[in-house]
Amino acid sequence: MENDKIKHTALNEKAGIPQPEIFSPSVVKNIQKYRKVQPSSDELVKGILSGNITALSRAITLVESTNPDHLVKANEVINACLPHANKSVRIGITGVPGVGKSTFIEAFGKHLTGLGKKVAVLAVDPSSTISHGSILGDKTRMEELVKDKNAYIRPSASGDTLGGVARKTRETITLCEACGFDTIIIETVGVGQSETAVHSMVDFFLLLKIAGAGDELQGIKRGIMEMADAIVINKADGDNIRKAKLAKTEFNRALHLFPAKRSGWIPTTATCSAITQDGIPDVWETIAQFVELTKGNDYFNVKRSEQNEYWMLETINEQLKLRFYNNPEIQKLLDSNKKAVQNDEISPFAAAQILLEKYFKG
Ligand SMILES: Nc1nc2c(ncn2[C@@H]2O[C@H](COP(=O)(O)OP(=O)(O)OP(=O)(O)O)[C@@H](O)[C@H]2O)c(=O)[nH]1
Ligand SMILES: [Mg+2]
Repeated sequence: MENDKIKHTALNEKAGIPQPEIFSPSVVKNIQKYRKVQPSSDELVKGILSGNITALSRAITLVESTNPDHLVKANEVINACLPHANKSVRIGITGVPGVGKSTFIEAFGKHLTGLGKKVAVLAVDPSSTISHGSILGDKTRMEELVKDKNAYIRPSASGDTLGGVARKTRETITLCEACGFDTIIIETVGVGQSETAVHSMVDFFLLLKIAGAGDELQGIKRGIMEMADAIVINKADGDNIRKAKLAKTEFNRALHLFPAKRSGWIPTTATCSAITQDGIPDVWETIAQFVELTKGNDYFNVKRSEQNEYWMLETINEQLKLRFYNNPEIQKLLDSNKKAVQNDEISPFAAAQILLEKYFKG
């Protein structure tokens, strides 16, 4: 009787039609495979070595994590990937904001996948602590590359220190290479110290410039020019072509003032347009020549070994510093010693000695 009443009121619900499966069973199986609890390091390694992007992304997330358990797992994955990495060309690209890095990487990356290469684009952007980095927003500038199945774009890791961000990118390179990416592009904004960090993880360092920015001869960060294996003047299109060619000549002259490089490579200058794509294939030709030369004279391998050593020492430095300054005892003692140093009660060296001894001897 009660039930009968409900049947005829607005509260009544019909059973409705059965809901279709959203995914086909094979897709669901695949998703479950990678979404289930947490894949083991072995599963991740297997996935990475078979070219699975989901496994790659997950492993990179582990590398970027600050959770100590994740760190252990990340190290297992990286170590297992190491023997399968290395077969690549690593290219660093820097240039001031607005020079056209993202647009260039889109055009250059497409050119490379067109040649049958597998391209990973990574970034070192220490300003990305909050926003996850400009390269993510940049995906709009890399529309074609994002869609390309032979390209993988990963925004910059975030972190408190440039050293930390850079280390994570360095490890991500290993994972990408093990996953079959043979051309690694690392973008960094040409402000601050990040170029030096990127320079220490790439084979070829490309400085992107534009003509008429007023820094052809002055105001240029000489250190960065000295690191460059090529200077490419972008936006050489329309009315800008003549100016770009002029800038190229000036940069060429400036480059010749630097001492010869250990690589035996003489840095080149070129013009290109990321929009019309003029000059883009030549940039790759230049890099290919560099690789041929430096593999021939063994500089390529020597430099990579030196870079590995550099990253080991960098990581030790970074970790020692972090642990020292995060130690609660040291933090207390640091405060009182700072005051004592300011009041000339103790010499800075003696104060430092006290702190270091406290840390290492307890
Ligand atoms: N005419 C012309 N414009 C270009 C070229 N390359 C890039 N641009 C334009 O320059 C502006 C900046 O380009 P981006 O690729 O965002 O520059 P970016 O160096 O990545 O800049 P940040 O991400 O801010 O460091 C955009 O409006 C592009 O359309 C080019 O070759 N020719
Ligand atoms: Mg950009």
